Amino acid sequence: MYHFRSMNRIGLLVLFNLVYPYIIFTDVIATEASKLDKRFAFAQIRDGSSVTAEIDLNGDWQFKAIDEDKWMDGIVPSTVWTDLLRVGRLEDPFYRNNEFKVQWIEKKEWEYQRTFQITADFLKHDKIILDCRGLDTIAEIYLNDHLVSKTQNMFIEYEFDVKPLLQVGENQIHIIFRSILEWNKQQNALEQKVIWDNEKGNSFFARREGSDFGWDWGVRLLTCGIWRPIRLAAYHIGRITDLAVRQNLTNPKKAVLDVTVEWQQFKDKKLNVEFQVLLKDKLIARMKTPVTTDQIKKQISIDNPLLWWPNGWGKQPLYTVRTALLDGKSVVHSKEIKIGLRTIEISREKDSRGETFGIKVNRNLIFCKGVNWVPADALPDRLTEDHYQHLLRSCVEANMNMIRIWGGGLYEPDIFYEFCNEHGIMIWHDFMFAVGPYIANESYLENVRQEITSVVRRLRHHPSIALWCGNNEQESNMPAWTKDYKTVTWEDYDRVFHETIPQTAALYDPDRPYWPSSPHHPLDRKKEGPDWESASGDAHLWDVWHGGEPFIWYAQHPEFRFISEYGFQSPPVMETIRSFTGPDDRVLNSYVLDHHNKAGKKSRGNQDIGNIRIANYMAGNFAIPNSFENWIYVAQVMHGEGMKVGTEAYRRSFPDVTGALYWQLNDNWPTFSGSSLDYYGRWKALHYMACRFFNPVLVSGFVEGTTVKIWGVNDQLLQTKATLKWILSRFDGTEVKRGEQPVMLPANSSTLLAELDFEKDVGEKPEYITYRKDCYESRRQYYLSYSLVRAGQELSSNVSFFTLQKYLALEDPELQHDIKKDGDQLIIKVSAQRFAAYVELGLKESYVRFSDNYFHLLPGETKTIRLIESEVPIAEFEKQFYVKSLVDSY
Ligand code: BMA
Repeated sequence: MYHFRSMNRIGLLVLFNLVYPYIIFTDVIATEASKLDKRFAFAQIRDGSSVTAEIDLNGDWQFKAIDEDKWMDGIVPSTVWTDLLRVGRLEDPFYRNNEFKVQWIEKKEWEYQRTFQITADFLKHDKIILDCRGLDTIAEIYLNDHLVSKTQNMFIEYEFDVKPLLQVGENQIHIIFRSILEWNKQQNALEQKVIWDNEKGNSFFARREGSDFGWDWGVRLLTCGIWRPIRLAAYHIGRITDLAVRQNLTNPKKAVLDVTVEWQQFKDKKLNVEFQVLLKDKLIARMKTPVTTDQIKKQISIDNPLLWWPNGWGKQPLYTVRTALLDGKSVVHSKEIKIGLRTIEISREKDSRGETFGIKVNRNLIFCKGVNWVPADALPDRLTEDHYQHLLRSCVEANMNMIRIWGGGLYEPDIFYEFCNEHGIMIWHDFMFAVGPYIANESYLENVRQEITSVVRRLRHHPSIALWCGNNEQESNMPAWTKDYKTVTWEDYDRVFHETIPQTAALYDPDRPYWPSSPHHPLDRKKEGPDWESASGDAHLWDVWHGGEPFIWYAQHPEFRFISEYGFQSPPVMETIRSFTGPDDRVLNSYVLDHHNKAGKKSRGNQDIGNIRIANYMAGNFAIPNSFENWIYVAQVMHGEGMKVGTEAYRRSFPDVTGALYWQLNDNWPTFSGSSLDYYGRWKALHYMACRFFNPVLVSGFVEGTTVKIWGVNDQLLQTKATLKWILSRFDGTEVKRGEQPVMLPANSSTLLAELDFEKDVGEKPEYITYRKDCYESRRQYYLSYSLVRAGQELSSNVSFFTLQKYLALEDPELQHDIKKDGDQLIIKVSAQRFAAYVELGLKESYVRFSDNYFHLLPGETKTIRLIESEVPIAEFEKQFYVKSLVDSY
């Protein structure tokens, strides 16, 4: 297992290639080492602003615990955890149950220091800013022993004017990080209204990542440190401090941009501002104007504007808006941003049940399909660009068009938003509030105002951000909190989430919709009416999993408007399990495996902890697997199947249901959770299934007794003509009957295409039926396969069973496979004599990704699968390769 021993930069490169094995790294070590930290996503500054000169303070620092004497080598940006791992003071907190052994760190206070040289030339600049992009969290900054400032917010990008504190020659910067646990206690003690305890030691006051305190899928690593870049930025004569662009797209032939530039002047000079708009590198518009006031507004129009569309609806053209402060011909300072022209609005229309909730893009109601995102590493400073791109690209490949950045995590690095801009992934962006109840105390509100200002000014130009959302689940907890604690009031809640945050956001981003909470039920937020949850707004549906309801519950409850959370759990990929366990740990509900499942409290004999809940559901749906590896396989298949049942039910219900975002995409450590991509970004069965149940054209059936209703869902903005084909078959390979009919799928719609009654074919013998209605003697022999085909090309296919998977009379499908090289591709042809359920292709001892997996194979069908990623050389691949299906698991 990985042990972080005293690593120099190269050592670190090897480290992250251990962490993120996909990157073929042999030839990159030499060249990349110098650009190492630039690849760390949070270590980048990509705000489009120039500087006249800078002193990069990233890199080598000294750090130590306040109560220790010996300084150690740190590499900033970092967290104290990554530095302690690097110097070998820590075992890997993810391995087995090491999490417990590293909790001492959060109880200490830490300090960082370094020296740096300043030249006389540098000191001549008019303005010198200490630019701190991220200080986690309660920090005191000293420059040459002068206190520059005390900060208490991990998310704010701080700027301090420090020229007067600098000197030619050696200078020293020293930053102390106080204990957030002590700070929380002090704040709570100061605020009379706080009459509750937070067992995690967290508090609403703490403006930092909430999930670090531990979550029902997350490890507890309470970080602190200089987690984002730090530098001295120098400016001369003047500086553009803000660039904002508002769009008016009412006239589809001519887009009008209202561009506002704010700037500071450090020298009395006649200056101009030049505005340019470019599409790719082509200049679209240009104008220059003298600067008179500190805010310059200009209108720029774009003829025949190209609109930005979500994934699946069109392209994502990005325009560059470039501004430069000019002193005669020379550029004093410049700032540019990329924008996309589109309208996004929240649509709410009254109806008989209350009011609808939906997202309209460029005036079209869209079905939002995607996931909830959590921080991708409990130590975010280790996250690389590559890893972000891998996780986000996996969303595009799964036909998603929306990601919800969940309110207990982080505002993500610029690369995240840029990727979503470039690939049409809309972002439901929570502000980072998930740890209530909240009290509207003035100093707290001021901290929040500064945070929202900093975050919104940094992110508002990204076309992918569809809406701002006030918090995660704070409104839905209020009815209970106001009952339990008399000091908790809706007044306070509203001052934070219906006044301070939306008003501050609107100051800097007036055109982007704001939704106060997820979930938010505008018609009945106090949950007084019977339909409080479905009458209006978005919903978090946890009746399945937390509520113990069977998967069919989703299909029986299509009354909700927009499902922003629904989920289940499964283990990570086997290779990932091997990374944090010893061989003896790889047995169901072992101490280590249970440790890596944070759902439910592990009090003595508690039957409701995550792994037991998975086992319960498995016993309810699938035959008990015959090996540990098969338990992992079936658990993942069950997770995928559960989300399939829910998602397809919601897509069939479009436009009554306008969104389905499953919980969760990713993990912040190797764990059992609702993720479809595990901590290493390895695809679980759910992610393969998501590619199919989020397919733009979907054929989806719902079984009631012996009747199958088949819908055609078409997310595209173009109607689609196709042929619906269906075959009723027995698992012993015999075909019972088939049918086909031409169908029309109107644009952006869900249509009931057929209602097939197979009572005569699969119905139970009347003499078998008892009051229990659980006789499946006949139905367990049959399945219905169906597809939508156009011009010989299959648009979507699906299979419906008439009973639970555990009762299916599956037979040995006699799977065959043939591995061939095709150019630099490796192709695997898989076929079966009889029906094969949830076919898994894999390698015995390592991870591999294919173009498809966990699919059903029909008798005589051959699927051609491409190898996408492998962590082993080809020779080893063929040796380890296997293909199996559900019948092999028991
Ligand atoms: C919802 C989310 C998360 C949680 C998830 C799974 O509450 O908002 O807080 O992790 O359910 O339980």
